[in-house]
Amino acid sequence: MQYKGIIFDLDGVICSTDQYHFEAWKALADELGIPFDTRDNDHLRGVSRMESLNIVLEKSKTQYSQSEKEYMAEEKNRIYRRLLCQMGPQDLSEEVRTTLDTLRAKGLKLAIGSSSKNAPFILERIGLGTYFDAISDGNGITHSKPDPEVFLKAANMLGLRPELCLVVEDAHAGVEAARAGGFNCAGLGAAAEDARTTWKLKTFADLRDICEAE
Ligand code: B16
Ligand code: MG
Repeated sequence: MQYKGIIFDLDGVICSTDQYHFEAWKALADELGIPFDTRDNDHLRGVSRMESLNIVLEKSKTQYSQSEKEYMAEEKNRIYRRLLCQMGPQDLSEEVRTTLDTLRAKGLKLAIGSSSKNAPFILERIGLGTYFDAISDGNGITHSKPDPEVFLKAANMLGLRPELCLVVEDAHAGVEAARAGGFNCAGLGAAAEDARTTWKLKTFADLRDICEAE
């Protein structure tokens, strides 16, 4: 079947904000005396800020109240936003930019489907603030990935049924969300190893071949 739209995850697919998430969670975990490494960080990919915090706190011996947790999540976000301020158009790779342009030139509609509440800010920083036909992000959903809500909303914004859209993801939670919503899914990085993906990408530019082969 010919795809009519592509829904891209943001963090880890369009740009590498995953490194900044790691640095921010690591700073918070160090402050709290909780062990945290890159393997722990992989469990946070695609899941919401508060769910991520709950995962980080699983290794803590202390029980925290809801208001303490809210303060910690805000603190992590303050650190993360400070790191994001270093980003600029140079953080959008040539490969991603030219591939997006090629897909658009084929007539595909392009959307973002991200759990992040910072998605509009990040897109602005990398010069894609007005590029996409639709942006569905953490600000407009009540259930984070692996719930399909963020992708269903993106497809709806594009005016397309899920089976006409391809989701591009780097996280297992995102692959699960895509499949639960009835989407085909192309996996990058860790998601390329996920048996539930329809397409396994070695590079972002492989998307051109997938859409060619359709
Ligand atoms: P924020 P994605 C996700 O973005 C990140 O992968 C995940 O690590 C983060 O916790 C989540 O956004 C929420 O981000 O704190 O900025 O609202 O991969 O769905 O684009
Ligand atoms: Mg991601």
